[in-house]
Amino acid sequence: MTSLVDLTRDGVVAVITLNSPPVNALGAALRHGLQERLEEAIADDSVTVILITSSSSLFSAGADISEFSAGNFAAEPFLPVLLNQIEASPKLIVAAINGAAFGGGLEVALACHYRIALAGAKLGLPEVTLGIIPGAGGTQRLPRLAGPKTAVEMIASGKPVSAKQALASGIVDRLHEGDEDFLAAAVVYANQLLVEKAPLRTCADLTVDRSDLPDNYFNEFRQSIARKTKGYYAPERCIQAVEAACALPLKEGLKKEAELFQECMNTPEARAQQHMFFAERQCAGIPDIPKNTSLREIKTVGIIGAGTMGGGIAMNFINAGIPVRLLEVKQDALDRGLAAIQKNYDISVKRGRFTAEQVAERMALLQGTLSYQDLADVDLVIEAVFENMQLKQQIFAQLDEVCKPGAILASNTSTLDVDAIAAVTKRPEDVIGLHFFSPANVMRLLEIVRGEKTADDVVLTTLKMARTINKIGVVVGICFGFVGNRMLEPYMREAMRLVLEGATPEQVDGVLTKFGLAMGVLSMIDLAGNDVSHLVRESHREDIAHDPSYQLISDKLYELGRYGQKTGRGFYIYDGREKLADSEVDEMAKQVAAELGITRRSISDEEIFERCIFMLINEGADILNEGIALRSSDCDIVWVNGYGFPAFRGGPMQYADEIGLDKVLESINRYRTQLGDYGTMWFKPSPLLERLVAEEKKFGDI
Ligand code: 3H9
Repeated sequence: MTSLVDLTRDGVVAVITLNSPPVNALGAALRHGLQERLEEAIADDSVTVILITSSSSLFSAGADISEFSAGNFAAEPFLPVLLNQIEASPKLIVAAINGAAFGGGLEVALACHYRIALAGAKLGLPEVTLGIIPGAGGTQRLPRLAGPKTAVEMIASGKPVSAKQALASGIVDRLHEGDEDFLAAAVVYANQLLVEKAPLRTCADLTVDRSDLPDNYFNEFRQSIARKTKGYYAPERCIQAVEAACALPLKEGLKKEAELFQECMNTPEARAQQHMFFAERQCAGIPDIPKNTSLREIKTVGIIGAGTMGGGIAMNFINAGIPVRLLEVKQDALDRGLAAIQKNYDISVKRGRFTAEQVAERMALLQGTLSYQDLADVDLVIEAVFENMQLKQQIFAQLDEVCKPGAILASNTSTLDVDAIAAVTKRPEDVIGLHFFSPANVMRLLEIVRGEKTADDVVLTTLKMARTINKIGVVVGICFGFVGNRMLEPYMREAMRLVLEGATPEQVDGVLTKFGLAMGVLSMIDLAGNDVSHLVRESHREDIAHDPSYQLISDKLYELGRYGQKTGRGFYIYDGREKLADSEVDEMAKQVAAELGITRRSISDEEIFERCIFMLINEGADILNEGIALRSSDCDIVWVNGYGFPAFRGGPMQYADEIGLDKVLESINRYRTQLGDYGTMWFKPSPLLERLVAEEKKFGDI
């Protein structure tokens, strides 16, 4: 019978095999099993060398992350203690790394005396992406084996290295490349070490080689990552831990590591980043659709519209090796679209992301066409024309005529009713929304809009397809703007209204970027194009007919042809890449405010923050209440991956949970009174928010 950890024999070699699918996460039970087998092997006189390996295609994904929030990650045997035990073993221990060794998994291997790795294995310490530092010796043992530069780069970035790179930098001692069975090769290697009388080589006996380390190396490294890691707590602690490895003996260095690990673990950033880890995995499951539903095949894709969006979408598929037929109505538009894709790739070649051959391979998968007949045999069609219901309906009626039975018909709409689009076809079960975010070849988010009649297998097939093209798919329901753009509406509304009430665009955007957003919302409108948002505004004027005040300033900018970055002026003036304040926008705001009878005043940063962010959260609560989003963590995934909400805050809903829902509710109610008619009209607390506060619960509890 296989247990979590097996102990078998091959001559004098004891083979300890981790056997805890799916990823050999080192939870308490696995740690316990490993300790027991280890003690058995050490106690057995007929064993002279011990191998640690795994039965699956990966070695280990490290500590069990779910134990962090549960608070039992230090349950005995605590991983760092167990690894010290491995290191101190009187018998030789060899790690046979047969696949990914991440975090605590790599730390197990580092504590062994020698390491052999399969050529395809990846080795890394991704703890920083979870808001913590490696806490089982990784920060102290890795610099001793690989040198401080490689170590700090790996630890502070969290990026894995290949087994080949690991061999070159001294992390592993032997690489296995041939066809021969890896375990058999590892046993041969273990026996060879015995024959050679290889010593029990431990990191405790090694010091960090600082010979080629410039004096100011760590400070320069700090500066080099400062912009990217702004707002994150753990990266600086990663650096401090490696600095400690350079200065202290192993035992003391491990003590320092433990302090820094604990310090990180107690931060909101760690909670937020760990929340994101699970949120990303959770959104792949749809509660009412059985996991074993058989899926449709997507071997070829048709895309309608060769504009920026259609072109970006096409690149995702050809990057994944899936042929695309790109349809336009006019030859010149098609030529422009194909040329834009080629230009995008040329930039990637210049930046070293792709080779010219790789680009040629991709372009060979792309076929332009002017004929709908060329879409007759594709498995999936994605319509990516501009936001106009009539146009989209015409296209879907045509697709219904030409596409083969079973083809998935998708609309890349950002706000429109997918059911109304599906209704013009005779196969609404095959219709779905696939809302890509711009630039579509870069942004990881994909909203998968499930219509009333969309078939279950269509939902799951598109979720899987999202992974294939390296996106995070989030299934959402139908409403204006779905999850992302619907939450954007009140957030944008407050930003624009605050400009009327007396704030400047720089002040509003400054508050938001200080909080960690990649970009302020007004700068975002300028980037996306005020002509694009105008179309969206036009499509739902009736929803806000009772108070169009906040849209007036955008409407004015639109009338003046100030579409944002593309025309050099919007909420700001653009001089090349530089963004400058525009006094004309202030004047415009004053004029609109006077027309509406709004008394302008000086507005505090706190008010800007609360009105924008808390109304965003409130809308998220409404969306959850209506079942448009399946989980609060889905709203977080959408906002972190589609709208630049900082991952170190864990998304708006996690942030609300962190600061307390009562604070959010109190603040909304305060503005409701304070802002007069405007407050009464817009500051309506979500019933879900009120209920959760009354029950002393969090979004994460539902
Ligand atoms: C650490 O080690 C701290 C130590 O330094 C110190 C300790 C004192 N724990 O990603 P997948 C689950 S921190 C718990 O879809 P893939 C995952 O949620 C750790 N669960 O598979 C999912 O569950 P479900 C540092 C984990 O093949 C299932 O396994 N390590 C863990 O696409 C499959 O996962 C890391 O940060 C875990 N460690 O990718 C590595 N890992 O099916 C984290 C996975 O219920 N893991 N799960 O949704 C990964 O990067 C990827 O899982 C991996 C496989 C690349 C390994």
